[in-house]
Amino acid sequence: MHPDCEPLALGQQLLERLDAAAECSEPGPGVTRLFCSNEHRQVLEIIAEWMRRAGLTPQLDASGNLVGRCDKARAGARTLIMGSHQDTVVEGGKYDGMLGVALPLLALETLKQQGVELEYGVEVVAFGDEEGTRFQSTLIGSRALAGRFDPTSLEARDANGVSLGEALKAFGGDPEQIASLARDPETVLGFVEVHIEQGPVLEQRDHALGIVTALTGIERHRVTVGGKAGHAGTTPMPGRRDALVGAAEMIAEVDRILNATEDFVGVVGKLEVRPNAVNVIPAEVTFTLELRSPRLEVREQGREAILAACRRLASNRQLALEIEQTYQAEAVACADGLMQSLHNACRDCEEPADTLFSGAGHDGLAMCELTDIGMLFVRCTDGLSHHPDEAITAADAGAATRVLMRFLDRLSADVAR
Ligand code: HGY
Ligand code: MN
Ligand code: MN
Repeated sequence: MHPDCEPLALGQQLLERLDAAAECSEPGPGVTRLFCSNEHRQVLEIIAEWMRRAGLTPQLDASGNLVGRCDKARAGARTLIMGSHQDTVVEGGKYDGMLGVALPLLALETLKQQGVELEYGVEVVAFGDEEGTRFQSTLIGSRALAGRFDPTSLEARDANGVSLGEALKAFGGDPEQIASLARDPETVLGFVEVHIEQGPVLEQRDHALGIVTALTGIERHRVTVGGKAGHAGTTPMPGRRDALVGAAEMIAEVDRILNATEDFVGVVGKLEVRPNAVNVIPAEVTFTLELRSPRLEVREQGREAILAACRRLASNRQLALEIEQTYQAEAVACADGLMQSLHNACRDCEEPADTLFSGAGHDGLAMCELTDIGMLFVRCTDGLSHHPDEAITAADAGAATRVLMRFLDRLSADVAR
């Protein structure tokens, strides 16, 4: 084992790299790094250096992904794709996404230092937009590689009215060329992503690692409630058409239905009020509704119950109601073969790792359209994520790096056979 690749040393090196990447953030608590932002551009410089140290050639693709390819991959060999997203939520943590970019690159760099030549090509991708924070889009980069990019996403606009297409062009992407990014499934061995668990299961098990069985299905809606503005002091209470009171009743009903339904979670995460003035009855409220379930029928029935309740509550107060679905990704299963290979690598490294379901979405929701997907979860402190205090330990980061190195080694032996 290379002296520097003692797991703890590896883990510490990885955490230092993630600290550096976390500096590429808007001011404020935690990390805020949005798609096609200055912070995105800054962090690509750092990732490109990691890629070069791993023996890969970095290149920004037309959809805003930074793709690092080894010579074999560039020469058309069958290729394992690894990676995760560079973007974050608002005031997020250092590890959601970026761990899955930095870790495989450190693993490849360490194998290279050990003189290990893999029998297949490798690509590591820093996907540009998985969270959808800036444009309410999501999975832009992974959908491009999977040949499932939806050009209408280019029309999505951010809070300043900038379209995704305009932002991508200004960033150095090329909307016209995105379709050509689709990978040929014949040349892809699979997609493997390392990611923090973002939940409490691995801590409860006291395991550093876990092997993902499936990713949850997700849908998002934009709900607009229309009322009538008026003077807060002179308009009688009876008969007001207060859009915010109506929205509040709807949101409370969303919470009641979600809590009353097994395998059904969701959130109203964003809410905007117009005209948003201290002494004016709210004329219009727009809020986001996100629903998730591993079971399609639960999500569909739950959605219908929620939308019916919103219509009923709107009618009670003579409010207008508009509901637009903005995103949907069906639950997907990880490939048995990749799960078994990850399990074997954990066993070889004497790392206990059982299986678990992912309540979070990941780029695998898109990459599964291209190839088999596998995910290795890393324990995170208090199961906390999408929060500035998101944390992992150097020991766990090192264990995950070592297991991925073993996985890559074993795959090489399988391919060479
Ligand atoms: O929302 C999610 O599950 C992921 O963090 N994008
Ligand atoms: Mn996330
Ligand atoms: Mn993530």
